[in-house]
Amino acid sequence: MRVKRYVVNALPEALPMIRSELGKDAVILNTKEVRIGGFMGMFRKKKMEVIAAIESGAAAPTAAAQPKKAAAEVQQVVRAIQESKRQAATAVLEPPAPAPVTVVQPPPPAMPASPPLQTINRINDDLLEEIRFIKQSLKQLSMHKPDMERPLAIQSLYGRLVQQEVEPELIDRLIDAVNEKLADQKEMPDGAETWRIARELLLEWLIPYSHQSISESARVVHFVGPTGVGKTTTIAKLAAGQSIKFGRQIGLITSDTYRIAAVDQLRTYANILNVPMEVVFSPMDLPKAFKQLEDRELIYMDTAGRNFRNELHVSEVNSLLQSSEKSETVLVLSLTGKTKDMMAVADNFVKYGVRKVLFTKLDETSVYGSILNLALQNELQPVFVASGQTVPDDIAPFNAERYIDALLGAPADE
Ligand SMILES: Nc1nc2c(ncn2[C@@H]2O[C@H](COP(=O)(O)OP(=O)(O)O)[C@@H](O)[C@H]2O)c(=O)[nH]1
Ligand SMILES: [Mg+2]
Repeated sequence: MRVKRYVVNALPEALPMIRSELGKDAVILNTKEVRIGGFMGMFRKKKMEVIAAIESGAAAPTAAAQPKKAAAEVQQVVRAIQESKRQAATAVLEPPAPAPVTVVQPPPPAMPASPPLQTINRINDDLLEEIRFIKQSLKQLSMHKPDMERPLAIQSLYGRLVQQEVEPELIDRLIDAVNEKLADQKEMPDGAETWRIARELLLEWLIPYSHQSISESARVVHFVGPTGVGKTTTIAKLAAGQSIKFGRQIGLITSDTYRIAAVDQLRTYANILNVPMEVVFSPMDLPKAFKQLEDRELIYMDTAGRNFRNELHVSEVNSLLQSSEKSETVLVLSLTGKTKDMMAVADNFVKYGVRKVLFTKLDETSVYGSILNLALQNELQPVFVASGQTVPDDIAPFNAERYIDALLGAPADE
């Protein structure tokens, strides 16, 4: 047996190659979507891998005789088309109205009334051969690859994940895993079953990243992240929750002195909640601030948003966060951001040991892939999800089940 692999954009593109290289008795053993090229896992192109084979010593001409009935039918159709073409050509040669005598008629196109019989036969043969090959390939595909019988639910799942901006690598991993599970089943699974399996798999994958919270033992919690993602608002929500609901003694520190309004914004919340607030202009001010807040059980520290794709800014913030206190840093990211930007920012913070992430503005998007991407690709644990501007209500602990339900949406109808 001779086996050959073709990488093409789509299956029809492979058929003529297979036919010319392996002959008309070639069979397609498998088709698979693959990704090739790219740079560091990005910009990879989606292609189709087609594995075709030919039995050694297969006699090329015998197979052509097989679909005789179909061939006869096709031949009939071809003849009918040619007959109608011939009639059309005759009509051109015989215009309905006589042309004015003064106008010199151009000679009619040099079209023979009927093409030579040899040419017709050759076209017919080629056409028949093509149709035979396509029919055979389709039949083999459905025999050799049972997946082809249930591509709809998988295709819909794939589409949903792409629309949710899940990273291509994760989509491939999930689709492969779902296909593997589906292969064990006797009955043809529908959309609901496919979705159920995908949900189960994703929840399993998320186990190390779910049920996480801000460390109970941390006395100081730093909130870092790009400008405008909602750090200050989030701190107000959490501080309100902790002091009102749990009666904890909260203190606030802000190092966001780049914008005057930023200090005022946190001060306003501090006044409403009746909690003390300190402003620090440099790491040197920190010991004094901590001294002022020494009676506080829990201190939330607000930082300025910077271009955190720039590592220098990350290390700058990091130096501010060095303290002898038991502390934890939470990266705040808005779900309205681009997943690639978020991952770049996250990468820089992960380098400095940041493990927790808090997502805001859930209410402003219906695309949720970033949470999965940041958990599975950047190994960040989501702790809270904020979903509005209302302090203190619009925030809740991350819930993996609810999240996966939102990500997958309703199962596709078959
Ligand atoms: N829709 C929505 N807006 C939010 C959310 N969190 C914060 N915001 C708004 O985003 C804007 C920037 O918030 P701010 O806390 O100042 O961001 P910071 O620069 O990271 O401190 C403000 O208008 C907030 O009200 C959220 O979860 N949903
Ligand atoms: Mg702020």
